[in-house]
Amino acid sequence: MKKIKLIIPIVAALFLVACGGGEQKAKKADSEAKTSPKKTEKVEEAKTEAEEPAEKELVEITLAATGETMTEIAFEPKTLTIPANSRVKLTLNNKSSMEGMLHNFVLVELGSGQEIATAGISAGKDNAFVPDDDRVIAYTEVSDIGETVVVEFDAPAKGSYHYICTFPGHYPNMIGRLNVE
Ligand SMILES: [Cu+2]
Repeated sequence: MKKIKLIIPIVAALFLVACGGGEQKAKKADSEAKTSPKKTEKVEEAKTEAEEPAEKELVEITLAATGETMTEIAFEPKTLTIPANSRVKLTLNNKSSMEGMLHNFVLVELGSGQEIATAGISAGKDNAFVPDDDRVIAYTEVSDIGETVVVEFDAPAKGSYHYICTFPGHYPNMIGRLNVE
């Protein structure tokens, strides 16, 4: 009697495993079919990366945020150029001295500044005024007057990007262009 009791749960468990496994396999095959073109792309990308030197060139950039009034505020410089495939260490120096004049650096897809800045206000202080958006490439924390904040990121693909300050009201005065060449 004891044996029979034991066998039933085992059989049930085997049955569940068999069914569950089958279902999972089917799902996996389905998702593989859907993503297969992307997979091929990824493999090619990995190959190209392997051919490049492992150590990326580290490019150190210091960017200043200046101005004491909402019309004066600006980034200095307004254009940055970095080499492709580099690693960037960007230091943002908040040179404003007016209390409450906080700044950040948010690197975004070219032309998306207005939407990112607007969404940043909704994202709020707890999120450093940076929205959860695929067009955001890199960003610093918010810096208070006299403070510096640092961010490190891999240079995005060759092309042009915008960097903005998403502290409420600072866009569009605080905008610059980053070129990857
Ligand atoms: Cu700002």
